[in-house]
Amino acid sequence: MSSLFRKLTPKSQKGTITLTYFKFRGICLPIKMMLEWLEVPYDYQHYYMGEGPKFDLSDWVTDKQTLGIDFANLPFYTEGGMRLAESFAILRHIARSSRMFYPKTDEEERACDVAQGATQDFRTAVIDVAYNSNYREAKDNFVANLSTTLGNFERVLASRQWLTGNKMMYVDFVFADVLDWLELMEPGCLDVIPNVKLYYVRFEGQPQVVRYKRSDKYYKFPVMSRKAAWGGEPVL
Ligand SMILES: N[C@@H](CCC(=O)N[C@@H](CS)C(=O)NCC(=O)O)C(=O)O
Repeated sequence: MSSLFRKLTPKSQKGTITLTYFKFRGICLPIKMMLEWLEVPYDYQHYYMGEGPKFDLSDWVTDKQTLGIDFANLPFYTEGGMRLAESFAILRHIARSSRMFYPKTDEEERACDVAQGATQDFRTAVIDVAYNSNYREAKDNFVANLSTTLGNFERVLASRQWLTGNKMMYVDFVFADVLDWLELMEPGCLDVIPNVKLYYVRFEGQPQVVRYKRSDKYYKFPVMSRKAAWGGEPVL
């Protein structure tokens, strides 16, 4: 654990950090994974999404106006009096505070910026598939084109362990989790892109990842909200 986090979260102040989202993995799991990796104590809170066809979100919609968070969204993160929205901003804050998984040089920073943009595009594309009303066809097309869609990732991972080099960065937590969604959607689909597959296996094999995934805090499903065509079940 970094010295900053040690200072912020001694046992007596457990609960100083809260992470708020829903009761599904969504875009929040990489944040949980990083906190778990760093052994930073945090409280997890969630909003409730009602059943379809309404998918009522009124608790969140009401709170959103009054939380006093710039660009309020889910997930959001609090640390003492500090409140932060945006999943990448939260990850970057944790990475920066812990002095792990964060760029140290201009060159590393540029590499992270680029990898973050590419990862965001990829994450959005996979979410679009999961929410597509014609899910099966969308998923089959996506999987059929995977080696093209992930061509840039396959090329950079030919010569490095992680997205930006041989050091794991915050962006790896997101990319690896989206790969995990895909492996759940269509087991074995990463086999056509061996460098990406090796990367995924490498991430999943990290002792900190194994520890979290074996813990009772982790669940494989639901990956998406109950509104999704794929990954919304079982509803917790
Ligand atoms: N760019 C935002 C996207 C956040 C987002 O779309 N959150 C969804 C759940 S995955 C949500 O329901 N947000 C609540 C809202 O839009 O009010 C991030 O990366 O955090």
